[in-house]
Amino acid sequence: MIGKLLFSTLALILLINPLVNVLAGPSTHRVHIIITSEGYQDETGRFFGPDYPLRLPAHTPVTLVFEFGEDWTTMAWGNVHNIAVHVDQMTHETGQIYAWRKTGSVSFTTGPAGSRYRGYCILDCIGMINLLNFRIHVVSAEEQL
Ligand SMILES: [Cu+2]
Repeated sequence: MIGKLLFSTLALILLINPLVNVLAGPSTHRVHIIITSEGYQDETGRFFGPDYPLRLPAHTPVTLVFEFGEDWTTMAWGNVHNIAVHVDQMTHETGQIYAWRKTGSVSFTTGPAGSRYRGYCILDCIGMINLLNFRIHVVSAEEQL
């Protein structure tokens, strides 16, 4: 009796679990970006730029986590950044990112492949010019590979 109950409970969980995952939708695509007065860098230290935009998968919930990366031995260590990401008609802000609040993030769902978004610091900081054009390109699943 107990065995049968245990078995049917297990079977029910196995049956419901994929359904719950489907209902929860696609999982969030997280990207970690380092910001300094020199620009935006990926986790390997490579700078994003015209030849190296951030590529995001189409129709996917994404969270971009921006991390304060200023070297404390430089003037720029005193920087306060606030990154805005313009997505379609919406602007998402990270809030202030500085030495005592190291990270801030924005979350949104990407549009179709071919969409172009832009990130920029909205505060007057050292290195402003390097932080005005963070390019984001939305690509199809095949292009993402
Ligand atoms: Cu800034």
